[in-house]
This record gives sequence, structure tokens and C-alpha cells, in this order.
Amino acid sequence: MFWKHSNSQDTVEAMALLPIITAPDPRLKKLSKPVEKVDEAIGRLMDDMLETMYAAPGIGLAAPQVGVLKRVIVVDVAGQDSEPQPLMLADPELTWVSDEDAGYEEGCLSLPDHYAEVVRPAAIKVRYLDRQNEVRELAAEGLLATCIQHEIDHLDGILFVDHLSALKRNMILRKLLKAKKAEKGSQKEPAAV
Ligand code: GNR
Ligand code: NI
Repeated sequence: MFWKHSNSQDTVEAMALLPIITAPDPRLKKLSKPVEKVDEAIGRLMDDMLETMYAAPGIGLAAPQVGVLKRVIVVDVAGQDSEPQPLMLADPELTWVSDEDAGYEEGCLSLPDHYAEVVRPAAIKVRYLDRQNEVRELAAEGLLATCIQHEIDHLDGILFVDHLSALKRNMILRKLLKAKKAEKGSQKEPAAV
């Protein structure tokens, strides 16, 4: 679907799959910076993030997950059997949240293979800059509202496990750390003969 960037000179360059950072990693805990303007470079970042998200596959991705500490997120909750509905948001801000809450079983590409119910406002309004640098406002409920809040959390260095009890959070983070250490160890190990 999104295979090429075209720039102002009408040349094309291949899009890129970006490596996704997994926890624990200090970059996932940082506050990302506003972009203020969606220029060509931010547009390309959005395209690359969307391609990376579809390939993962995931329903959302935030720039810090690919090591870029800028306030950019992409979302598509349409699912594999329907028309894609890509959203690309820069500097997203919640302008309204419902009093009513909803719980969803959440996952995160930066916390692979771990899932837990997180309670958040059931409906939101979000103001942002779109791919064309236009200010827009979107009302969302259901999975889309959950996903947008999950992505905005990433921009503030917050992971879904930060909404859980310390016990559940530490259990998940310990397992991820162990998995990382095992991965490193296996790389260092000489091949068995
Ligand atoms: O792919 C993802 N699925 C998901 C499911 C429930 C609530 C949030 C999400 S977002 C996640 C992709 C991701 O890690 N985005 O930051
Ligand atoms: Ni996530």
C-alpha cells in the first residue's frame, strides 16, 4: 500500500521498516518533543512508522518505539478483513475525555507477548496535526479511543504496565529483562560442537 515516498523534486525513495525497541529500555521512559510542523521529514517518518506498524503487525505505533523522541503516532484499528483506515497524528492532545471508563485487554509491540486489562476513559476527543500539517480534531470511542490513549502515553514515557499494580508490572518487566539477557547470552555463546 505505502511503498514509496515522493518528495518535492518528484523523485521517489523506498520506504523503510524501522526496528522496534522492546522494554526495558531507557528510551521508552523519556518525554518526546513536540514537532510543531509536519514537514517532509516528519511526513516520511509517519509513512515509515505506518509501514512498520502494518508489518509488525500492530494497530498503533509511537515514534519513541522506533527510537525517535518526537510526538508522532500512527494508528489503524480497522483489522485485516476491512478497508485500511490509517491515521497519522503529530502533537496529539486530548481535548476531552468521558467520565465513563472502559477496560480493554492491551498489548504493546515494546512488551512482546504480554497482555493485561487496562482501564481508561471510554471516549475521547483528540486535536492534532495531520500528514498535511492541518489542525484536526477527532472523536473516538472503543478500541480507537484506547489505542490513541496508549500511543499518547508512549510520548510521555508511559507503558501500559504503568497502569497496572507494581506486582503485575514488575512480573512482566522481569520476564522481558530475562528474555533480553538470554538473547544477549546466546549471541555471545560459541557454537556448540
Ligand atoms: O498492536 C497493538 N495492539 C493494542 C491492543 C490493545 C490496546 C493497545 C494496542 S497498541 C499495540 C501496538 C503498540 O504497541 N502501540 O504502541
Ligand atoms: Ni505500545
